[in-house]
Amino acid sequence: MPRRSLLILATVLLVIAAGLAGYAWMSRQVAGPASTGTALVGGPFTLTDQNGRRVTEKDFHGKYMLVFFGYTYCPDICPTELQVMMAALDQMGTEAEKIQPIFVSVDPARDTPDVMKSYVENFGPRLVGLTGSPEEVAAAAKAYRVYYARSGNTASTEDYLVDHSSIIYLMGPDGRFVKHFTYTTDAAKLASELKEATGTSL
Ligand SMILES: [Cu+2]
Repeated sequence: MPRRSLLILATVLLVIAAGLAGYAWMSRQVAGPASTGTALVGGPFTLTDQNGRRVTEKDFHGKYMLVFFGYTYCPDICPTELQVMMAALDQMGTEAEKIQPIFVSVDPARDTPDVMKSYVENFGPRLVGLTGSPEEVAAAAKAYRVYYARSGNTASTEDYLVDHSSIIYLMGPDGRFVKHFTYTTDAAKLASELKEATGTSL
């Protein structure tokens, strides 16, 4: 095999290995300790919504929260995932009223409340967008075991990417973790699993 192909092969294998290691790490973080499995995800947060209102997790108590972390400049994963979330809720009809979809920014430098507002509107009137100071966002991400880091053109303050976990969390009306959904869940499956998890009959 030519040296160049070997190099490419080695790089590909390394990327796959890194991906698997990351996934294993995430799964462990999300699953938490063996059988209880739910206690470690979620918790208090203080953030600002797309209308500039300060909110905490208590503002959502009494409703299920469907939470996804990402950023508005995300080229692929976030728009796809938010579309899946909103399509699943649409499919649930009135049964979705007990679920509040929430998009939390991991890019507070660019995602101001105004930017969040025009972004979440693309996904219908129901989606709430939360952002905050870098510290507030870091605290929320830490509570939800969300990984994020700038990547690509990190020297630029305007034009960069943010790597981030792509897991959807369902939190109960008491604010406690119920279950999570992976990136590959499609809208129909998400809708049926949400119905099951929120106790509505199919
Ligand atoms: Cu994204």
